[in-house]
Amino acid sequence: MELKTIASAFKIKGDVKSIETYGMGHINDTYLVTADKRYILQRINTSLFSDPDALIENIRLVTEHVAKKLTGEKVLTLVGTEDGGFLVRAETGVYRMYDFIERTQCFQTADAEHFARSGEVFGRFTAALDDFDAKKLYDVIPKFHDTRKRFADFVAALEKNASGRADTCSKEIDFVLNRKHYSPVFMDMLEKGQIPYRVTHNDTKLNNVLFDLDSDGGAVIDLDTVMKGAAGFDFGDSIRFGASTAAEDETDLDKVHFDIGLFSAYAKGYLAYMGKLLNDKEKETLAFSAILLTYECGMRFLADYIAGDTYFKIHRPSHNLDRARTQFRLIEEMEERLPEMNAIVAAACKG
Ligand code: ADP
Ligand code: GN1
Ligand code: MG
Repeated sequence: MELKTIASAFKIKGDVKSIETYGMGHINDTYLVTADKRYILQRINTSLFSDPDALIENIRLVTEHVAKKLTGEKVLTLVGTEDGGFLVRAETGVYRMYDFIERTQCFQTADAEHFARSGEVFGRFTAALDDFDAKKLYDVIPKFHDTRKRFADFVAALEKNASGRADTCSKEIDFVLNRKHYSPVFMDMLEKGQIPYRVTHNDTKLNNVLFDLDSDGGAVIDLDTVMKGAAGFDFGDSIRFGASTAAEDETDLDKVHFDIGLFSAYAKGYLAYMGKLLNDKEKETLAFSAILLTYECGMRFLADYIAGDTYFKIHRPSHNLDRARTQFRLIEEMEERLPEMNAIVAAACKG
């Protein structure tokens, strides 16, 4: 089936005029479809998301709930198929479609003002889901942010050394191994009931928010990994990506710094909505979540490099190693500044 035929199997307005590849995601194949309106068509990466029906059900439940709570805001909206579902299965893969959210901007890096706004957008999104039972959601990728499992997967990739590259990155490997004690922190708190399972997005990169050009708000997109999890998973992942002075794949590490001003901006935005909902333990460990999530993502990039680049999309042979290195640079700086980060969170919770 051609892409045009696939797009036409969804309930779109008018005939398809053009289809072009779109966006900067690492996971799905994204296309912009232009008919009488614009749409986003995505080929779901079914090697990661083995149960597209469960995935789309999670997205349907969450988008419908959020649309009811955040009235008047731009929200992600699925487009149904002509035969009453939300997926089109073709020989090239499984596809879904969203309305293109018009008059928005997507950033790969942000200044403090936009980063604070992304904190507000994710805070508002999570708060809107506070009355949604997280247990209703499928674990589409089980143990997605179980850093203990990510660490075990890292060690397995290292032992296998499928690419033969392990010898070339021993410094980075030691960086991960020396911080093994970080791995259980959040899962332990969840399992002991010290912090609650919430509906979490689990992939809160800055480029998963579309900033509304017509208001102070924005839309949360990329809901593939929406599942139950810890608030820190989302807070930490936002900081990992957005509180850096450089891109995730910057090769010049002199340009990569953890920016505490950006951290503070995001924390204030997020806590304006979530401060009253988080329990004391969640607040106390929120700043540390930035270290943990950066550590987890760095080890995933490094594991993928050692495994021979089978997971994340790459555009050059060293891409995953470059990404891992930026994460480790950020961790070193966050470790030094953790007391200040904790103080910022505590102050934002009060104010
Ligand atoms: P991936 O999982 O590969 O990251 P995303 O769902 O994040 O895929 O989509 C990739 C990019 O496509 C986004 O960063 C954004 O620029 C754009 N995009 C996705 N959904 C929409 C939408 N509904 N409206 C406008 N742009 C979108
Ligand atoms: C992937 O889909 P995308 O590009 O927003 C990944 C995240 C990583 C991120 C690193 C499903 O996110 O977990 O943090 O790359 N998504 C999945 O940039 O694995
Ligand atoms: Mg994305």
